[in-house]
Amino acid sequence: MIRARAHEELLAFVEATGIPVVTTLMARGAFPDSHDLHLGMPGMHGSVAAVTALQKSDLIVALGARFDDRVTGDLKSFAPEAKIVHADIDPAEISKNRTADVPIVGDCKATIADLLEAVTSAGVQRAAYQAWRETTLGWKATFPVGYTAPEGDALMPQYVIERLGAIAGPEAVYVPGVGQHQMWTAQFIQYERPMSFANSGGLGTMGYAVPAAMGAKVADPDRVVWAIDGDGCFQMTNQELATCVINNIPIKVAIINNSSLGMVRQWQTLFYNERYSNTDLHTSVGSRVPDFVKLADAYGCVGLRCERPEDVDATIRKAMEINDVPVVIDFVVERDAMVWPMVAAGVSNDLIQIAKDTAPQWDREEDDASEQGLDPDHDGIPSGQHSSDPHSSGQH
Ligand SMILES: Cc1ncc(C[n+]2csc(CCOP(=O)(O)OP(=O)(O)O)c2C)c(N)n1
Ligand SMILES: [Mg+2]
Repeated sequence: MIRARAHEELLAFVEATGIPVVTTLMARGAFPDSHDLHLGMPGMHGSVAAVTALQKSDLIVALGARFDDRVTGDLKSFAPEAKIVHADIDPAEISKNRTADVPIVGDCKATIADLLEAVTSAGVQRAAYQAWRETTLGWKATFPVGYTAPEGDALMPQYVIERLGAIAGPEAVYVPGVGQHQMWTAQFIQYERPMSFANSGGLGTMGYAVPAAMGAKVADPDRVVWAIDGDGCFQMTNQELATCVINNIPIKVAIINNSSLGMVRQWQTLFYNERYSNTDLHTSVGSRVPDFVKLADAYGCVGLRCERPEDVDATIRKAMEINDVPVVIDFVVERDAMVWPMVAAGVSNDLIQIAKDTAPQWDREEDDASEQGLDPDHDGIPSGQHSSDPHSSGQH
């Protein structure tokens, strides 16, 4: 979608049909997050609305998406009722994972224009999808992606990323590495335009952020470019700061420093009885090896550190004012924060959880829905209880 520069065609198609939209990790920004019909990101860490809309739909129009296992969860239980229209420029993608009912090989820009013409001449009306819109937008309103801070003054990584997005705005470019910070960067920054999010996606390349941010800055020097990196990922390619300094490429780096290989630690917490084998990086808890502020300084960058919620805005604004050299901020954050919602690896998307052992409470939403005369049809989705873990709630 983004490579095809097909965002205008997509917007026209969605406005004509009124069909709700989800944007995969690689498509963040292809459709504006602020649009009413945008349900969020699907997949393992997708929004309840996006995951459930795919699960319950009777028609999926997949444009340049590839039904990756991180999106489908357990493939045989993915979107069981859906007919699939699958358009991709690479014929090898069609019916690779999920069989396409209507295969289309072609460029997305031209394909969507043709689809729009086809639905217009077939007389498809927005009214046809009214009930579905109400159902899916009800899920979006009931289950926003959020987080709960523990008691006290812990600095939450989600808060840091949310503030970065709010202060740097939709015209900036955001480039995460791989891990929890990557998922929060996908979830908590509002993307309004294509090419504002660059990511290694399915390649899962730790070390991507600094060099990719450098490339984005060279390609578009007038934009603010933020690498949002993990303390683990940053240690794979931070030497490229030398290239940035020598060649006058003033990127900004926000290290979301949880002193851990956080995504692996999250799995150790949830699935391996808190057996934290080799995930403690000692980059903030107990010691600073290395000290990222000193490391930034050694490269000739400006190094800043932020450890308290009340300093976040001022630190980001200070970094925004420095445009002659790269800036590195060491955000020392709560290490037990987790990425929610989550569909555990290999299980059905029907089993999405919004916090540890906590399924969405469909009952509440069903009451709302029945008042509106809708039947959201949630058979088979278990309802759970509220989490007692203050670090891991998936909702405000
Ligand atoms: C080169 C490489 N090695 C290992 C992995 C597996 N992996 C995925 S996320 C992750 C942890 C990343 O830690 P960090 O950069 O601190 O990010 P966090 O999850 O803490 O935000 C690891 C080891 C990978 N994706 N790429
Ligand atoms: Mg980390």
